[in-house]
Amino acid sequence: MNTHTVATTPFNDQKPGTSGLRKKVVVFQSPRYLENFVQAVFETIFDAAAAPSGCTLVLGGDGRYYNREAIQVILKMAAANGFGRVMVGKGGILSTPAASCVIRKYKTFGGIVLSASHNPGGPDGDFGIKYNIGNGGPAPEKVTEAIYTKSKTISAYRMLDAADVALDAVGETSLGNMKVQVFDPVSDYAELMESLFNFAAIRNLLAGGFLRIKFDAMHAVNGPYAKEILERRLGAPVGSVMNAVPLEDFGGGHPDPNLTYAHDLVEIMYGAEAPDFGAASDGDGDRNMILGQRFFVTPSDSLAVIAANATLVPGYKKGLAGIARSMPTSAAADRVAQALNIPCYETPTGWKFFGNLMDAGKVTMCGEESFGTSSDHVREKDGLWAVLFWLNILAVRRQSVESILREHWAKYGRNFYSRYDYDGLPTAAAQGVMSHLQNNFGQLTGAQFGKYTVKFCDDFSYTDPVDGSVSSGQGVRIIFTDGSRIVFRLSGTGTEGATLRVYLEAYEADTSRHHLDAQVALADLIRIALQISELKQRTGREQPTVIT
Ligand code: VG1
Ligand code: CO
Repeated sequence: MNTHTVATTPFNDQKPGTSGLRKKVVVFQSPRYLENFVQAVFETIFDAAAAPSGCTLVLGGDGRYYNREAIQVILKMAAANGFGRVMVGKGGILSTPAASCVIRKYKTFGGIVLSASHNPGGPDGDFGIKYNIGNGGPAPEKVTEAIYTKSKTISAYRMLDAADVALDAVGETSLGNMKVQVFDPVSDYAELMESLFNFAAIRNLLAGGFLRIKFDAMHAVNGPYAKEILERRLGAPVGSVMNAVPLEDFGGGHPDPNLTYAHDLVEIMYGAEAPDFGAASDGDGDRNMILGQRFFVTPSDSLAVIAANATLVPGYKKGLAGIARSMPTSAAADRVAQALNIPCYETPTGWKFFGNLMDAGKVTMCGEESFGTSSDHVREKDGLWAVLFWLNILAVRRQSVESILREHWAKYGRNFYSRYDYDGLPTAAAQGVMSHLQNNFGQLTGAQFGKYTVKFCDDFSYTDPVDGSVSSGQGVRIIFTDGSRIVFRLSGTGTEGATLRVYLEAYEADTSRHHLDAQVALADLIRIALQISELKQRTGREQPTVIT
């Protein structure tokens, strides 16, 4: 078999966002686009990261449209670039947390995950590619920057001239001098989950019919994982997992587990015959939504409850070293950390900022308001892990989800929370809102809006406590004297125009107000946010696209 070196020119638009490179499928399909980026990744791995030739790479994706084609390209390029072995999930399937698990378990040099996460798929949808390092986590900024720099100077890529590799049966084949190992994408992950949670107790609950559950895989990657773990290993009745077959276009849906897009599940959980517990995960299986009977758990609260109940779960019975949350995530977890007398770190948005803290043993658990929760068992967020954590808590406490939340709020106070997303804005208008805020927040300190007084405003900057690297411009924060907050930031995962996110949080200690709807409790803050940002005038939008 021959290796071809193909002359090419850079595209200059391959800057990774919050979580890898995401573009429309048609962009990835354009000649040389995928090849150029993959070559930039491989040269970074072998040059900048000094990978030994012959090392192993993990490869797989969420099964979306173009997954199989991209895997064939990457395999032939890996063979031509000096890898000794590539481990590929059967059928090209591998959830993001399972990729992290496998990289760690087999100590591979790194991995490539093909996914655009919660973004829609199909020929008109999105595609994405992300490189994970040897700790199993997303490459940190210094690596993604090195890849981006390479991508701008690339002049050739290397590819083996070979037939496509069969991906649908477990086994080992050769591609030139490289081995291709097709493995079962579920079993290592399922085994890891069994090592952390009390499967016997959860099995009693589910198989015994004491707790009725519904899990919505949203036609995305977690279907096979949830079927195996929830139905086969834990005995939930067949049909407890819905939309379980991964489809290339996610059934035309938006595989984002929130109250808007997980409507099939929401209808069931808010209906007359609602089960006791509901959950959903996203395209690549790293996000989760937790529901009780006619009851929604905000992701920020979910992190706090999980942390507060951690010692009920075998894998965490020794307690937590610390907690980390992204800056826009509510401070509910901070209150738990304070009560437990452990540190709580505040990082920029994106899972790549948690890796160093976990590697250094500073934190055990991490979470983001965007339906992401996980721990140091992997280096990614993990949707099914969060679901199993809740099931383990329910198996021990034998209470409803709602009563667990109400007790939690009574003990720690309630952090009312909501996020408003304005999608598909003209980039100039969205940037206009941000620069208006950046230019004016200096004058806001001390300003009074009804019962709220501004304590301080800034553009969030983070210094990594482990390696000292600085990430600035991570979102404008307006913090009030009572701890309430408004945060504005631009999304780094969209592929159409710009998405502006407005995050709102108000702390309420008074138990008699805990039953309020978040939108009611936050009404004043929402008005203030719109007023300060001039959002309506500058974007022409009366309403957000999605409220979570
Ligand atoms: C969003 C979320 C962020 C999350 C990221 C990746 O980023 O806000 O919290 O880490 O998606 O999630 P942004 O830049 O659009 O706000 V996923 O499930 O892609 O892996
Ligand atoms: Co995701």
